[in-house]
Amino acid sequence: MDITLIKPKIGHPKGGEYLDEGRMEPLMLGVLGGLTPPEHHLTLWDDRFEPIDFDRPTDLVAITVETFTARRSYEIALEYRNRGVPVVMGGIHASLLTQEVAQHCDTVITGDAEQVWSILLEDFQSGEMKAIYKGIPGPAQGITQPRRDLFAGKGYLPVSLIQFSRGCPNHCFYCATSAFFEHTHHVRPVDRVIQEIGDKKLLFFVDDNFTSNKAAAKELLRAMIPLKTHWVGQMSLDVALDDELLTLLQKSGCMGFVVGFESINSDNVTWMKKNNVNSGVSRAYEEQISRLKDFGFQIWAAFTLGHDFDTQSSIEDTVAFALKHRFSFAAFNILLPYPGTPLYDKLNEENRLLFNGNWWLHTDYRFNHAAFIPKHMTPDQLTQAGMAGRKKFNSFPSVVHRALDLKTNLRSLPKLWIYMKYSLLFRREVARKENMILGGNSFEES
Ligand code: B12
Ligand code: SF4
Repeated sequence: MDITLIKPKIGHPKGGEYLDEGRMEPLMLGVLGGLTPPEHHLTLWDDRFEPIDFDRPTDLVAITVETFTARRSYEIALEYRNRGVPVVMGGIHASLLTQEVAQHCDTVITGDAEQVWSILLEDFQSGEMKAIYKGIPGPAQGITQPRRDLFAGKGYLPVSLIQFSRGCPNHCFYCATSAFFEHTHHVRPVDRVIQEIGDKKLLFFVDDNFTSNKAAAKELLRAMIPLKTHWVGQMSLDVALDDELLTLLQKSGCMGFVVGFESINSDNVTWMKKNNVNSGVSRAYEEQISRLKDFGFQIWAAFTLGHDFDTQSSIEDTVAFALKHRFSFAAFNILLPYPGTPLYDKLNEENRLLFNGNWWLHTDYRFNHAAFIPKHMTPDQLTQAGMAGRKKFNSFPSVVHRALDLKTNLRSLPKLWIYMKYSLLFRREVARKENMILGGNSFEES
């Protein structure tokens, strides 16, 4: 049987195409490939940079759907279904908004694919494919090794995506992952992860929160030390409170990680139910940041803008804070109400959702624009404040200012090289994504 796997793009600039230069391997499709019995033939189309050949004969199409790619996913599904090819959808949006997704495909898989993908394939071959398969969010990957050969020759960034754990026990109320995994957290056996790392030299652990289970993380880090690999990941700020963990991270080759600061205002942090992990906010995070820098970690600081205690000037303060700390990278994303999250439900109850409550399908919605009415500014003011922040942080004077951080970016030549390469890439990519229209441009409104 011939199976086509698809990673859809988010959208496109008005009247043009956006080809993602900073694209990373779609690990979920590699995992799906690894779960597929070897007698089947697989083809991967990454819509973010290559045209899909809809006319190539195939028996079954599998699309991974995130909320911001839902519109494009439905367009792709329609093309195939018009040609009589059945379509399966899975991924976070398929789990959080199953009824909507089900209207655009033949079968939806909710939760993880591990327990249900091979059953679906057997049912399909015997002509008995069901409308819904429910996978539970469980141990990441088990024994499956991703089919990384599917990524070969596609021009992905030279970093291998890998996962040690999935989910997160915390309750940050805007977080789609937390809703997807129902606040559970699962780790893979250490030997499986070490086997998968093999001789890879640069890794990105995609775990939502790599250090959620600190004892398990330490076990993996000890086992990674002899591999002499370099890696980046994502962790919550409470990692800074554990010196043994910081030492092991450094020894295992960790160069830096994404930290979800989200806000520098303690009222916001409490409002979003993140005060357990971001407990340092009341002292402006100073001690934790300084501790992370002592170890040389290059921090990618993630902020979300538009929380209930945010104002236009507090957003300017947030950008100033990121510049003051010379973070290697930073994201200033507008707070987005993802369906299935407590934030979405709250804003819905308060009648504060824009775009009929489904921004991800709305033709007027633009990427990284406000999709709700903030408390202390207009939606447009929030959108503009986000854009101004991204522009300032990614400006050339800022790139130079941040390069001069002796504890991180100037600590060694490899760190400086990583910093320069990726800050220039992100600078370009962030600017190109501004105002992007969701979906493909053949569907653009005139
Ligand atoms: C790694 C990652 C990234 C990487 C990109 C990686 C890549 N390949 O391009 C980076 C850092 C660049 C990134 C960027 C963004 N990301 Co991101 N990212 C993730 C993260 C942390 C892990 C995804 C992953 O690889 N997981 C490992 C795989 C194996 O697991 P999985 O995707 O869940 O797949 C399993 C199941 O879902 C299912 N499944 C998935 N697809 C399919 C398809 C079929 C057919 C089937 C049967 C099953 C199936 O089976 C798989 C195996 O069990 C997730 C959080 C998360 N846990 O999902 C956020 C996440 C997906 N990202 C998110 C967001 C918002 C973004 C951005 C829009 C942020 C921004 N504002 O710029 C950008 C947009 C990226 C883009 N497309 O341009 C949100 C999406 C929310 C939503 N409701 O859609 C998430 C959930 C984070 C969050 N906490 O909210 N991201
Ligand atoms: S700590 Fe991160 S992954 Fe965990 S619930 Fe909060 S935002 Fe989501």
